[in-house]
Amino acid sequence: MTIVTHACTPFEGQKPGTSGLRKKTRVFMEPGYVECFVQAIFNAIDGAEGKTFVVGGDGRYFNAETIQTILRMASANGAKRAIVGQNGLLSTPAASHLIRKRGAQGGLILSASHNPGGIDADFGLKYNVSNGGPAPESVTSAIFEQTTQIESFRTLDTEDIDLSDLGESKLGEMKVEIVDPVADYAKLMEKIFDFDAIKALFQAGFTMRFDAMHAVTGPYAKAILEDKLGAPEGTVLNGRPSVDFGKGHPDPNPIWAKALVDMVMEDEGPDFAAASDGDGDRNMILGRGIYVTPSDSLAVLAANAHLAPGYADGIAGVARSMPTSRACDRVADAMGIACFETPTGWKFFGNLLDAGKVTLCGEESAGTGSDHVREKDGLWAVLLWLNIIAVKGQSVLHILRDHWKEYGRNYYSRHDFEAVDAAGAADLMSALEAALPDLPGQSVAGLRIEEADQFSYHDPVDGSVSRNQGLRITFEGGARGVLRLSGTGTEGATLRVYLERYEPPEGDLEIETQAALAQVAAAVATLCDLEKHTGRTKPDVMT
Ligand code: VG1
Ligand code: CO
Repeated sequence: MTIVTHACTPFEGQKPGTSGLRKKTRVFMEPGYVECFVQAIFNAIDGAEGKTFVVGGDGRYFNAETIQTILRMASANGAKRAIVGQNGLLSTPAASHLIRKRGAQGGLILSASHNPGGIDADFGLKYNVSNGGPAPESVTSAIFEQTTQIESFRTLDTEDIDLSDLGESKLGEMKVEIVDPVADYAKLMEKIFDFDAIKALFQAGFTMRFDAMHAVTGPYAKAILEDKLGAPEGTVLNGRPSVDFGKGHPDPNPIWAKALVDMVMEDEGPDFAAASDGDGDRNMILGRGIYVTPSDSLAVLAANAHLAPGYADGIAGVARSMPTSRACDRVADAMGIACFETPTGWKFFGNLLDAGKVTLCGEESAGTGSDHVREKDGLWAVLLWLNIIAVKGQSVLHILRDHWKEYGRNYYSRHDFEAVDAAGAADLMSALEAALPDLPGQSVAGLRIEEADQFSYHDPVDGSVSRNQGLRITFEGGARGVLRLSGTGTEGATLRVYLERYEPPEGDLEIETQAALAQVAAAVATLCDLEKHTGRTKPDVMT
């Protein structure tokens, strides 16, 4: 087995976005593409020499092949040990936990999250640092810098190893340890939540469906919900991971998990339902007759986290991404704890969690998590809901209605305009940005504008500044429109328009969401000349 050095030339566009590098699978399959990016990662972190890495992914097409490439390269670059999920599987939160638990220097996670998988679909590769979280901007910029000047990569001249074989072996001088992807994660969940209370809930006849969407959470959900918590077999749907996610779109929202939503809307439907995405970091929460928006979920969890043993002493603070609704701000206010507003993407929560400033955080895009790992965590959110339901003895609908009666309701929806012309989307953003200073005081679609700005984040822990994180327009009465371009797409541009409107406790708390937001949507469409720049009048997806 010899170490070989191959000459290479830079690939264009190997720039990590909101969550790592995401491209069409065929782009990743170009000869040398993965190798150049992986070598750039090692170069950017001062080499792999003597280091331990966690490696795994969501099981999508090209996952196993990429893992073999990474292992050969890690060995050739002098890494000491690689900890790999059996069959190449590791959910993103489980990978985050393993990095922390085993004191690894980093992790390479293969996933394009909620994007479809397959040779004609999407693939992704993300580097996480030693706290278990996505590399911060300083590291992703260094990686990108390396990709533009790379001249060679190091690898081993050797056969693939068997990823199904649990235990330790050697690849060159590097130890390879294949681990059960579920075991450590399940133990962590058992420490945080009251499993006995949740078990009793199921024993009493409480019914649930968890849709794993043919993605990575299947084995986790089966082991935890069915085997440990005693939910009947059949609770977990689509529980076997497949390389193309059953040809579906593993995105847990009312569009892509419609069958599940339809199920809970029936009178005879399950008491509770949930779904997770391709790599297991997102969650959707449903109760009989109700869909819980991710922003509301974060607020409810913040208000009730103390009911779970892991948070019995209360929470230090909360953080949400800027476009996430301000429902959790009201909870934080009432509790007298801080609420931080960060740019979109989990990497911005890392410093706050490490510094102990926040315990819970979340994003409107179906991501919720806590300081137990440094990624968002789909199953964790589901278990926290279950724990709260078990303690309160109330339905999801009941809990949500009580929450609104106490704090008021932040009506919220995100409208996505997908695969729009990139130049048109860029023009829309720059034209609106240029107009921002003149907006306050003006009225559009009958709404008076109070504030308008481009969001910059000043990290209170390390002092770093991240600019151009989205345009915010605040209207009178607490309504808001936010616009930003997606950093995870693989085709054209995706414009995200985030809409919010506040209704106080004594107001009308039962309006249909899109109707409640129609006026704000109209105001935003006018302000940004939506149709002129994108040719669109209606979003492709509303969540
Ligand atoms: C989207 C979401 C963002 C999330 C990111 C990664 O990013 O809006 O909130 O953190 O996906 O999610 P963007 O740039 O397309 O809006 V996932 O589950 O990778 O891991
Ligand atoms: Co994901």
